[in-house]
Amino acid sequence: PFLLNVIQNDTFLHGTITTQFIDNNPQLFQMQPSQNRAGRLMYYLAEVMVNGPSTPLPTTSKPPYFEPELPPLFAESPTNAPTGWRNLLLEGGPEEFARAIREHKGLLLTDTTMRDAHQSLLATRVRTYDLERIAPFVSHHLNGLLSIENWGGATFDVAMRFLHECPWSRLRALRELIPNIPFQMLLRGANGVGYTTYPDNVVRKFCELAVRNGMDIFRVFDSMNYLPNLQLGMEAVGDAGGVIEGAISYTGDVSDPTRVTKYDLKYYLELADELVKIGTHILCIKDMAGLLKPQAAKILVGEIRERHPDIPIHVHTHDTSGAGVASMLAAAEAGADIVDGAIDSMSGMTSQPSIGALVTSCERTPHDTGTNILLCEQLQLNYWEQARHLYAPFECTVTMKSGDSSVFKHEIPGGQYTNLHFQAHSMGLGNQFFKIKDKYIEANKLFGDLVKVTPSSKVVGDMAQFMVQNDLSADDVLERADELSLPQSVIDMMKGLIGYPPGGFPEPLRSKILRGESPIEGRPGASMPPVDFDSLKQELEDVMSAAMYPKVTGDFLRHHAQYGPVDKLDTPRFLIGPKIADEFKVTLEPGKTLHIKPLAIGDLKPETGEREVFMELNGQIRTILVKDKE
Ligand code: 3PY
Ligand code: ZN
Repeated sequence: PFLLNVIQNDTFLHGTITTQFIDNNPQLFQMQPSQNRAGRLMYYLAEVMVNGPSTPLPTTSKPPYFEPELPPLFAESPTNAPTGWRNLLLEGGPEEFARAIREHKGLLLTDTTMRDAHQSLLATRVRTYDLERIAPFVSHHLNGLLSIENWGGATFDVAMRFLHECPWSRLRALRELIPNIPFQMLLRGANGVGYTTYPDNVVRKFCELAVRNGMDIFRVFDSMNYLPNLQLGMEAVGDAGGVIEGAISYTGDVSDPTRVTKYDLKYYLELADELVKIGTHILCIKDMAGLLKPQAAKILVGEIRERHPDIPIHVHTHDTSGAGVASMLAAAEAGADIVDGAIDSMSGMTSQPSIGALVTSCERTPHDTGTNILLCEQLQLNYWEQARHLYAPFECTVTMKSGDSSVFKHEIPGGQYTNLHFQAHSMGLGNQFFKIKDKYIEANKLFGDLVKVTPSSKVVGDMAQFMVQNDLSADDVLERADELSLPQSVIDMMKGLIGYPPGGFPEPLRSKILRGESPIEGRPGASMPPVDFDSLKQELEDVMSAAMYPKVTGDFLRHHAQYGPVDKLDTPRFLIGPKIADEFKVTLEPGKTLHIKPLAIGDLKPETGEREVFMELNGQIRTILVKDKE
């Protein structure tokens, strides 16, 4: 409640916190007594039963009421997982870790199932509940993985905004269950895990807290490959004690010598040199749209390998065109140490290529990954196949049926492709998705050809939708940029709020859009006043969340105060509520389990507009009054 008060305070929302902030605001300590957890959860369930889902379900598909079956644990000791790459990292530190990766024979793998795969296929909706269930299996049987990507990117925002759960608790819970495999997160450089630039000390404190809660490897990128932003993020990671994985966001096609572009081989090699110079432990090629064709992977990885023989190279791609496995194999051939894949049942299309396909393709070659991984990935395949059904309302395959090799033209990143595809359908533009793709290409050209990844990709997407909706050509925009009411994200980008692309923004478009306003010079975070956290140490995690997402964090904390730990509910009951007469359990913590059985929903009381919901809680009948919002 204390933090809830903080977040509702206008000074906090709109200004900088100072040490006098608390002294001047005694009302922050006026806390309301909160109901117990069971009571609040009952209220949540009753509310969903009467008024429908509390998190919007974008399609009419419903999750089935079942719990995905877990693969057996073959472990001798269910508490002691075998050692993995994290043991080596904790003993030797990031430099030793990087050395060991280079010395390792065979291809290493990062499993993205817990982050990018569901961000790309299921609108980032996979809940901690379902991640925690499979975590012991992963820890015991997938200890050969170099890392598990399970945090950052869009997961932070979505956890609070749609799942009503705390992203920090997710990280801690998984860390406890998987102590032996390094965790990896995606950090948007100076944009943290948000969509805009934050003050430097927010990014720094964020990394510190992430390391303290168990994060190991930070993939740091910038949506324009803007070096000052990248450097800020990388330094924040290094100072926090994390493994720095500086990323080159890849666009264009280095295998096409006829293509005249600023993103040629020379551009990438110089960027790689810079990232190595500023101290990256691992160098990542981040192919967020799946544009790195096999031949391009061979050229780019091969050249970097030659220039930087000691640096581990990690390659990330999306399988949008279907060429993902081929490209990762070509990358391995050319000297990449680690590639990203997802469990088969969560792979393909806009997600990562399938780990099963990668592993089997490497068998009996110098890149052999070790058979243990294949067997164990296959064992958990079934779990994820079933778990995916729980997220049926968010399933991208409701609208998206295949891959798309036109990605090499439109260059839309994996996660955004799914979003835009879905939005086109819900706007009734389903069979006109091609229009959005065409306008995306035009918008990108208008902006001078950007590296498109969050948040710059969002700006191009906003512009494309704006052009479709208003039936505008690129020429129309160029001509009328000073009078059109363009999306705010476009104006902010032109002001320099998320950094600068190579060569800057095109003129006269930029000046027309800015209409006399002067842009920010240099790295935007450098001119932002720091946030003072000192006075708020106790609840620092929530303050961090609030620093990046003030409204979302406020809503989340309010939801938590009212409805309790809804993250403890299984996914179908969380999404669509329980069925009448169907008893189920909720484990609040080990040893504390609630037995709940919904009995009936009463008639509408015309005087008050309320309904009584009758439920059994541990054998006792409870009546909950809920306002019917119909
Ligand atoms: C993110 O920023 O969330 C991404 O996945 C970018 O590729
Ligand atoms: Zn990705």
